[in-house]
Amino acid sequence: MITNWEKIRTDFPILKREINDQSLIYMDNAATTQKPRPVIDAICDFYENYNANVYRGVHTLSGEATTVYENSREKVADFIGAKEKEEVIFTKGTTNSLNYLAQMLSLEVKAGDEILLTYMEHHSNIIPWQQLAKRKKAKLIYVELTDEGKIDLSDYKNKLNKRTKIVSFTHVSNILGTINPVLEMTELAHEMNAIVIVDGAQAVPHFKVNVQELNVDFYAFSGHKMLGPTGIGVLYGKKKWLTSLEPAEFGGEMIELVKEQESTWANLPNKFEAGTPNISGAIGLAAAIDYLENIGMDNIKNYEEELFIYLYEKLININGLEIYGPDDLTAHSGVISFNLEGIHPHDLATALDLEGIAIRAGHHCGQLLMHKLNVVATSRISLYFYNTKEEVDQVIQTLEQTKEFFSA
Ligand code: 7TS
Repeated sequence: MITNWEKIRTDFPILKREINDQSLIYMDNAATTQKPRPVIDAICDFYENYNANVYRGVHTLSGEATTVYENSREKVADFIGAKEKEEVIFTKGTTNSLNYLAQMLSLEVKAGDEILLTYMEHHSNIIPWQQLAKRKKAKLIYVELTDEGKIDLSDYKNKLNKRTKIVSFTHVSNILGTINPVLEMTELAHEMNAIVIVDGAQAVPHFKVNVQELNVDFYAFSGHKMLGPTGIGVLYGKKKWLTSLEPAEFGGEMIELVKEQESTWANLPNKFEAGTPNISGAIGLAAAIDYLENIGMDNIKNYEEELFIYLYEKLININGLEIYGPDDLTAHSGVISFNLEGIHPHDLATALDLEGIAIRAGHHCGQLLMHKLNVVATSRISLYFYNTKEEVDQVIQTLEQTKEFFSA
């Protein structure tokens, strides 16, 4: 178990960078995280020493690549508590997982069925369902949020009914930082026989997630938000679903037998992985999981909680700063959105960038939520375990200076 947080920073080459002559302070981790040396090395090692296509050859290199690719799947399955490694489908990322799923579920959805989402979803957990609903003449329904920025559970219960076919919601909001009660929501949805899909993009990197304990039907996340490379992600699905659903992409390695007019599908998980997969991506993701597990997910969670409380208590003391999201910090991740009175979020983010500080400004792919909050954009700080209290102090000081500059 590693607890020397300062030393951990030396594993991330990019953290030595200077931006505008200042040491980089990277607090845009909800967009993507930085990569530690072991992840970078694992990817190089694949290309330097055993690069080959998987499943296709009897030659040694292909055998080695296949073994490591499949070991990566097993590592992911263990990491999220899947029952079997066949329940882990490698995708390009959360967006791709959700789009693929919406295609796979096409045959399950009939006219008049209802698909239940919430107002805190990322666009990638809205548009695929919107398109599916259009195709199938199904109805999209949104669950309201409380004033505090949590899912309104009484509205959720009211909107769940026997016509609800699919319920899809985020585990953690990428804007409000709200951690949603997945198990409770899943149990309620299952009482109506709805299929439960959870977007775990902002959860898996930050605390232990166990898909079996949560009892969700599907769970999607991205490698690049958890130290892994871009272009790799996961769609977890319960075996009963993955066995019965049809694939939505077709081609090499996903077939069993090809005839002129029809074909049969390979076993899981290959059935859902047409074409050459992102082999180096899966290997990089496995290295990221090793890295996270070496620190310990509980350690990461505790450290981030402490750092977040430190940040939050300083932010609430800045006059004219409005925070969006729960003030119940037990239901809060290390993501926080805010606006400083009289300063456009883009101006604020630009001012911080001049001091080497990377935060995000904009609608964060959550236009429906922006509308609900009655704003066009917010500034957003999102932490990870390589951030420090000293960095938080620096950010707070720069926010104060920026506020003074704009009010002068
Ligand atoms: N779902 C959530 C909750 C997200 O935060 C994101 C990305 C996605 C899905 C899509 O993930 P992707 O890896 O497929 O792009 N969120 C953000 C963000 O907050 N800022 O940049 C990307």
